[in-house]
Amino acid sequence: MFKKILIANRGEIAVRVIRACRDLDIKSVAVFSEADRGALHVRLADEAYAIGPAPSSESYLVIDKIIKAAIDSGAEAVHPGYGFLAENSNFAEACRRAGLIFIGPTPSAIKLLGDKMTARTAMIKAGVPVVPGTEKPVDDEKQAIAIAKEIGFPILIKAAAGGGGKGMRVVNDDSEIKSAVRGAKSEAKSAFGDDRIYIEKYLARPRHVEIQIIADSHGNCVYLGERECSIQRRHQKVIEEAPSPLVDQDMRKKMGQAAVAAARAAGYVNAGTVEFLADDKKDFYFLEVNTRLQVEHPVTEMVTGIDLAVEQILIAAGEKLSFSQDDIVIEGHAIECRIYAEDPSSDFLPSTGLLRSYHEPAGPGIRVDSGVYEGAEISVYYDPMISKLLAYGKNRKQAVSRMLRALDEYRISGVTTNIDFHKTILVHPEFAAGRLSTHFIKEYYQVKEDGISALEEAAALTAVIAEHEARNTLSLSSVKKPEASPWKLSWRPGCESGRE
Ligand code: MV4
Repeated sequence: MFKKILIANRGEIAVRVIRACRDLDIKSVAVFSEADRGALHVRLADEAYAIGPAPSSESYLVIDKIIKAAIDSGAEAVHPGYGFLAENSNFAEACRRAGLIFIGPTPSAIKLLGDKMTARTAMIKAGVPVVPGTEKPVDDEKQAIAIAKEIGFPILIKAAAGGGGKGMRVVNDDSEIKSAVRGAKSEAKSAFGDDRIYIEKYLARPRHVEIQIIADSHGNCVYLGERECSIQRRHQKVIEEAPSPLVDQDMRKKMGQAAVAAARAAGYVNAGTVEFLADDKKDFYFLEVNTRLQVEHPVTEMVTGIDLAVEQILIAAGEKLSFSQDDIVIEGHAIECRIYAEDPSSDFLPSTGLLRSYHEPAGPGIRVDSGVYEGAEISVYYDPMISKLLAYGKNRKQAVSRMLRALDEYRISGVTTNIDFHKTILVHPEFAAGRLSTHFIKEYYQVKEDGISALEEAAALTAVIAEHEARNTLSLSSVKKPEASPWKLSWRPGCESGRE
């Protein structure tokens, strides 16, 4: 087993991997930019190396600096976390050349799956269901029109080098094709330096359901169930859960086997995620493979009891999986809310500053993965995610109610957060019924001129009516409530009078 691992990342995921190292009795090495000198991941690691100025382009994204820190520290392996260099095949290759083990798939698997077109072709060959569309790049609008004739409108133009929604264009009829092809090509060219595009049939109101897989270097590969990730805004996931309210045993097995076939087709080793779009008929279609540990991996950990970060390290060290498909049981329900420093009433503008006060919720079924502490700074340089709040319950209803309790308990001042935004989603009848789609937030969360969403307004009106009725009810108004200081009340869950 490794004695020392360098974590090429920051924030909550660096902390997450440091904890896995500690559980395995492996020394951890942090790297940090100037902005992160006092960060939690630096405090928790056994050693830490400075890698340059705050901008990630001059620190966390510089391959040579990270390789140098790894060699200087005597680490044998490198964990990339997510984001930054995690899906960069050049980084995986640079690790190999430096004699370091990259904790993830091989450079060639990262490359094959990073190109959405080669990935699609590999999946078709492996018998994995894909959305009807093209296998070859589409060069001009003439070709595009012919393809649209064949598969029918609406179509979706995607960038081969894309992913995460960049360079996509929906086309509803012939008249829109020309500008869409040109727009997609130039956007892809400037974003990725690669203007290849392809076409798929556009699915109208899909769900995003993804399968966690894990494969060792001895040919064993299993699926760990699905995550429902439909609640997203502009391709940023907001709430994830496991299992998906849509997926039953039969569908799970079919998707799981498709995901394992996808992994095998790519020669995949380590933890990975196979993304699908799914519809209400329970049909599903391959989208892409994420060749990293994902932000939302803890919901899978909670319902399977498997520590994915630990498994990643064991696999990279050459160990065999200690469980088989039949050992994996999905039990209970887990939900993750991504807590962001952002202002939902100002178009989700990031809210930077010091965490003047910071108190995390706890109690039965609650897990918080964060990379911050009271007094830490949410800076302009990095993603403004404060933490991932997770709730586990014996079923979805209990998980939701524990999540609401935890959101009520969370105390953050100094920055604006999306905590109340999460509450409005969780109490929405369609969410409660599990009727989700990737359009959920766009459809239900309409911020009005005054900065209050229709949902918040309904909640406020309900509260006013309830208060009005309570005041007119003898039993309530006649009972004198004990005096409480405003200070005490301000800290009480559900009593927001003292919040800033
Ligand atoms: C689609 C689609 C509908 N039809 N493909 C968005 C991110 C990229 N990875 C693929 N995406 C989509 N591909 C077809 N043929 C709708 C989306 C999509 C989406 C997918 C997953 C999660 C959120 C999404 C939000 C908007 C669009």
